[in-house]
Amino acid sequence: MAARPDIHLYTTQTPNGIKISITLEELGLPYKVTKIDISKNTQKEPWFLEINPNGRIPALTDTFSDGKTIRLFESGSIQQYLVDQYDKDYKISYPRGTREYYEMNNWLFFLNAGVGPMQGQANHFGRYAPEHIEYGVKRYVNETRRLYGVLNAHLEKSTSGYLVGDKCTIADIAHWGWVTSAFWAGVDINEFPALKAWDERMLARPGVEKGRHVPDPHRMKELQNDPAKIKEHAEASKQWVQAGMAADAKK
Ligand SMILES: N[C@@H](CCC(=O)N[C@@H](CS)C(=O)NCC(=O)O)C(=O)O
Repeated sequence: MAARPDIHLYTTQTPNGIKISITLEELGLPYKVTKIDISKNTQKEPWFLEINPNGRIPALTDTFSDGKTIRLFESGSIQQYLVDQYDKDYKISYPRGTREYYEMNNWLFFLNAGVGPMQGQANHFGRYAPEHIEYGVKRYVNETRRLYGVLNAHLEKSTSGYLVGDKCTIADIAHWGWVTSAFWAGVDINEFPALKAWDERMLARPGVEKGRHVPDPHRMKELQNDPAKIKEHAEASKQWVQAGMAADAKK
């Protein structure tokens, strides 16, 4: 029987990518990393589509308990797999069937169906669209702000400072990469003091600090104070986002 864990993470430096490296670091698991250059559409190559048919990062392979390779995609599904399989002491999760387990899932889905897609679209219309469409920008920035308000109100009532129960879980980890990049979407984190304090609390965790720099250094905090770099980064991203969309439309 093949040894496990035998984790191989396919990722790049984005809010969805670092969810997984942070989860792996928090669990103290060994893993190999392959950097996927999304600006060159590596995520659309046939070998990668064998792992994630949706052609997006992050993706992960492991040897499953039956000795065969398992392929995982969708960051929420990957996080759930990792804690189900390897978080036997419930360091960053709760036992299945407990109240906290279901509450953790509430926030995990809130991120994957709410904050991630809405903030992603705010980024798209605010930074990558070929033209300025005021309605699109407003719609997604306002919706992201609304969701941050929900998080902020929830955290104001939290006695641990984390989203669920007495510890940091995969639900907090899933949110962090997005919330810490709020400015990129046009949202001012200073409007949300409890969420801002949570962002700093998360950043102080060694697992977050290590995992956020996979596969390249995480530069969102520095970028925030550098208008020239913001422009350069947005321009470069706009090029590949537009090229990727044009290629997808032809399929
Ligand atoms: N719902 C997916 C979203 C994944 C996703 O959108 N990944 C982006 C980077 S954050 C990507 O691979 N983009 C490349 C592309 O759009 O071709 C998840 O949570 O894993």
